[in-house]
Amino acid sequence: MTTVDASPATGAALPFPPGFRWGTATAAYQIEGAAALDGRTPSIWDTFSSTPGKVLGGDTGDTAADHYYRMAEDVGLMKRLGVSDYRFSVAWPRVQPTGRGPALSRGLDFYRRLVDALLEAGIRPVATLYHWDLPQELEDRGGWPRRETAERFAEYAGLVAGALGDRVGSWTTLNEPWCSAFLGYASGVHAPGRTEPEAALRAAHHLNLAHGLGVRALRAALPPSAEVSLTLNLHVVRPLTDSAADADAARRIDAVGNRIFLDPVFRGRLPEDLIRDTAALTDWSFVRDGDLAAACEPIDWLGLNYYAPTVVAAAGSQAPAAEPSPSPWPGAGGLVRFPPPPGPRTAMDWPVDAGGLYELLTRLRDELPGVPLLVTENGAAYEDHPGPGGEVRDPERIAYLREHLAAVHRAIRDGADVRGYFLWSLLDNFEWAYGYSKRFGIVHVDFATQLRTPKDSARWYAEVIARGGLAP
Ligand code: IFM
Repeated sequence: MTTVDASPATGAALPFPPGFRWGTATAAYQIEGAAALDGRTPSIWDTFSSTPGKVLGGDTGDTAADHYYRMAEDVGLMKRLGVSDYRFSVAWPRVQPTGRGPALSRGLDFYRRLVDALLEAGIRPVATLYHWDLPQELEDRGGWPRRETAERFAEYAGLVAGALGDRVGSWTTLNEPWCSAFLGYASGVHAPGRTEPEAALRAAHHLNLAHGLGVRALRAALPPSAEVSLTLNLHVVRPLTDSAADADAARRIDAVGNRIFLDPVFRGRLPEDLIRDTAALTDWSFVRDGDLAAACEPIDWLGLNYYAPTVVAAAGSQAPAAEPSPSPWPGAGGLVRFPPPPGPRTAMDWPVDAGGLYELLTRLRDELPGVPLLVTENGAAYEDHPGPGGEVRDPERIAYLREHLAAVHRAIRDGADVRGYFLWSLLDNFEWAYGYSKRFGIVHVDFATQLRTPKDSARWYAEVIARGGLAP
């Protein structure tokens, strides 16, 4: 068990282990802008966001937080925060505009400059290869439900690693494949906006395959010291009551929300109950011999993105339904309800429940012994407004972060091998279907002027990092 007792050396009441990685996280489409520059072609999110009615307010990522031009300023902000790590994503359509063929040097140049600036600032780059911006051309050929997309991803992974592998030692294949598969192809609230449950299951499988093939391509291109990982948004599923029916609802959501990725990636198999639950939709014959072994390439750590737990009940019970329609849960839609839990909520209407993060980390401690964990995203959106002097007071975010970091600390104390924490997000940004209406940043962005203003939470996080833990 890791010792994380009070530390007189740092003055932290809840000190984190030495070498703990303190970071911030962002994603390309959410901050970069410059959507049509230097050879970048449209991704599925460019197409989706420019389709009327898909994104709140008709917002797009065309300019976003203008990070493509303000990268040096943003690295400077992180240097002042004192972060040890920065998790960013590479835009596939910037590097390989058609999703096939050679890399575009002009596109790679931006990431070369970014990585150089990070290293110069003493910040370790953590590169994610896919954070939802599939080149539109690959979607036009079938997207993630098509096997070829997984093969194309591995080729792209190899190209980026070949270009940046001398400077980037920490790599993640995919961010939150559950969202790519089920929000993109089942509920359709994310790009490409398709509502085809069977295609969503195919997409999930091909994302697992893409991950495994991507790991192989990365290992082939990178020095042995490089770390390769995957980031999942696993669902902390809580049955509403202890009835057998609600327990079965939780099992279904755990299967199609969590084990659909965990089992192939860490055990080389598909959950049997998932196959049963989805039998009316597919016979899974798109899974070819060798696919599950390919998905199960060993990785160096698992990244976890946590925001809130998911409360579920059997559809027959009395709980109020809050399920989006069409359902993002193939095999569970209509059978499971999602009653809103009581208690405080963020601007996303997500419950604030740090206990869920502790549950998640200790579940994985038990289920995946020997696999180091990193919290690759955690944070909250609130209604932030600059005060008269320009200052942005965000006490609710600070409270949220403090509670969640305390939960991470507790999980480490109880034996979870958590190596780092990446706050989502460095900057206010394009929050997908919500456009710019939701602010997750610890740095406020005025999207009219692109002025950056660190919020109180940024100063608070800098103190936590400097202290190596939470204050008394
Ligand atoms: O903004 C997103 C991010 O892109 C992926 N994880 C969840 C965040 C908040 O919704």
